[in-house]
Amino acid sequence: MFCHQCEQAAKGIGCDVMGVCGKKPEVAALQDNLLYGLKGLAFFADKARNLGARDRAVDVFLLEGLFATVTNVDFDPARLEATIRKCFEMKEKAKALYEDAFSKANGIKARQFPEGPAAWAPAADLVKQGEQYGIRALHENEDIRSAIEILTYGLKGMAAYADHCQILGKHDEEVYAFFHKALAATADPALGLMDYVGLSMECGKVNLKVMGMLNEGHVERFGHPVPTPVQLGTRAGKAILVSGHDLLMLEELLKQTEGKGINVYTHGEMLPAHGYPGLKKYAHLAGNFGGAWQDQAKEFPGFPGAIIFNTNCIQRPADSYLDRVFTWGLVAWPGVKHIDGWDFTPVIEKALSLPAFEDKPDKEILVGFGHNAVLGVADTVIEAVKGGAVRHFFLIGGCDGAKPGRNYYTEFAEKVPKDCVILTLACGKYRFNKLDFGDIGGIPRLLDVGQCNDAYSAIQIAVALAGAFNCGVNDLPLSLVLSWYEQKAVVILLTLLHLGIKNIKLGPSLPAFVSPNVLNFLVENFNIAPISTPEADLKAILG
Ligand code: FSO
Ligand code: SF4
Repeated sequence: MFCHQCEQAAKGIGCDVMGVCGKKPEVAALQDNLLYGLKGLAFFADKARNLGARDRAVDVFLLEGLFATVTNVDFDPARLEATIRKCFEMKEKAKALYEDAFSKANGIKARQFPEGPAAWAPAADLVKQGEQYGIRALHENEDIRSAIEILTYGLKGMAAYADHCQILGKHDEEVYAFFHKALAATADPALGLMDYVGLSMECGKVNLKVMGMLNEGHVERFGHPVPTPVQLGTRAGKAILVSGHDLLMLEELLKQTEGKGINVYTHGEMLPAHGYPGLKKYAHLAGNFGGAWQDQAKEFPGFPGAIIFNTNCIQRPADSYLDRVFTWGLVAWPGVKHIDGWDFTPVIEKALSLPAFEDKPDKEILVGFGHNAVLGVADTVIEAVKGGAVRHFFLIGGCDGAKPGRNYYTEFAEKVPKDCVILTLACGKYRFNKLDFGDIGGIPRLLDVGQCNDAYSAIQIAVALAGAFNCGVNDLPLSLVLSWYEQKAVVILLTLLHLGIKNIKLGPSLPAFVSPNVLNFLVENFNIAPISTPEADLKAILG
C-alpha cells in the first residue's frame, strides 16, 4: 500500500505498511480499486452527459463511492468489495447510456474505447487487482502526479458534501457534470500540469456551490442557526452519542428517541447542530460530549450509552466500547453493527439496555454564529471596527488531529490580543472552544460559525464585510490560520484559492502530496505559508 492523502501520512511521506488511521493494506488496495473503477464510470457518465443523457443513480453512486475512500470513513473490506461490484454495474449502466445516446445522435455504433479505467472490470481477486492502481501509477512526472492528486482529493472532499446534499434532496446538474468531467480527466493521458491546476481551481469553485447548497438544505429544513449555549455536562438518563456531520440523521434519531427517556448528545462535528431551531427544539438534545475525533478512544469509555457514527472520523473502536458502537451511511468498521436506512431501533434498544448518566451539569459554550446571525449584527461589528474597538479578525479553523504540533492553535487563540475577534469552524475548534474569550462591546470574541462545510458561511461573512468596507477580501483586517487533516479540508482550501484569498497560514504540516514545484506555485500565486510559532505568526500578521 501507499497512501498519503491525509495529514497523518507516516513520517510525513506516506503510509506504506499500515495506515496511521488504521487502514490495512487490503483495505487500501480495495479503495484504490474502487477509485479506479469510478474513473471508468466517470469516463462514460461524462460522455453520456455531453450527449444529454444522464442517470441519477449513476450520479449519486459516484458521490458515495468517492466518499467511501475519504480518510476515516470505510474500513470494512466486505463492504468495499460490494461497493466495487456495484461500481461495475453502474459503469456498465453509464456505458449503455452513452452508447444509446451516441447511436441515436449519429445513427452508428460508438467506437472502441481506450484501455485503462474505461476497460476496467472487477477481477476475481479485488485486492490483488487494486494493488496495481496505487498513486505511484498515476503519472511518471512528480508534478503532474501531485496536481492529479490535489484534484482527486478535492473531488473526494466535495463528494462528501455533495452526498450530504443529495441526502437532503439537493441535486445540481452542473455539479454532477463537473464530477464526471474532472474524475475522468484524472486518467486522461492527453492532459498536462496546467490542465490539472485549472481543474483544481474549478473544483474549488464548484465546491463553493456545493457548500452553498448544503447550507441552503440545512437552513430550509432546520432554520438559520442562532446563538445557543450548549451544555458540556450530562443529564440523568439513558444516552446516545452522535458523531459525524449528518444533521438529517440526527433529526431522525431525535424523532425516534422522543419520549423514551433517552438523551441525545453530540460529538465532534455534530456540535453545531445545537444552534439550529429545527434541532434545538428537541428537549432531549442534551448537550455535547467530549472533544474532537482523535480523542474518541480516550473519551468513549466514559460514555455509558450507545454511540453512532454517521460520517468520518471513526477510529478503531476499543474493546471497552466496541459492542455499543454503530455506523450509518458510508461509515463502516469490520465487526461494528451497521444501520442500513433510517430505522434506529437497534441503537435505541442498545441505549435502553445500558447504564444511564447521572445529572452532572458543567459549563456551557456558545454555538450558532452562522452568516445570518453574524450579519444580523453587522452594523455593530462594522462600527466596532471603524471605531477601533475591534482591530482584527482571525479565522482559526479546520480539522483537529493527533499530532503534538496542533497545540499551536490553542496557543495562537490564547495569544490573540483582546481587541481581536476569532471566528472558528470545523473540529479544530476543540483546541480552544472551551476557553473563555469574553466579548468586545457585546460581540463575543469567539464566534463558532459551524461545521467544516460552514466555511461557506465564513466566506459569506468575509464577502459582506468586504462590501461594507468597500474593499477586497484580501484587504480586510482578516487573517486565515487553518489546520488541515483530510480531503474535505483540501477542497475547502481549493475554494479559498479559487476566491483569490491570499496569505493563508496552513498547518500543522504541509500535505505530503504537494510536490516542491507545485508548492512553489502556491506560494508564488497565493502566498500560502506553513505555520511557524504563534508569536512569530501573530507578529507578522499584526505588525
Ligand atoms: Fe473534522 Fe473529521 Fe469536518 Fe473532517 S471530524 S476532520 S475536515 O472529518 O470534516 O472537521
Ligand atoms: Fe495514512 Fe492518512 Fe492514508 Fe490513513 S488516510 S493510510 S493515515 S495517509
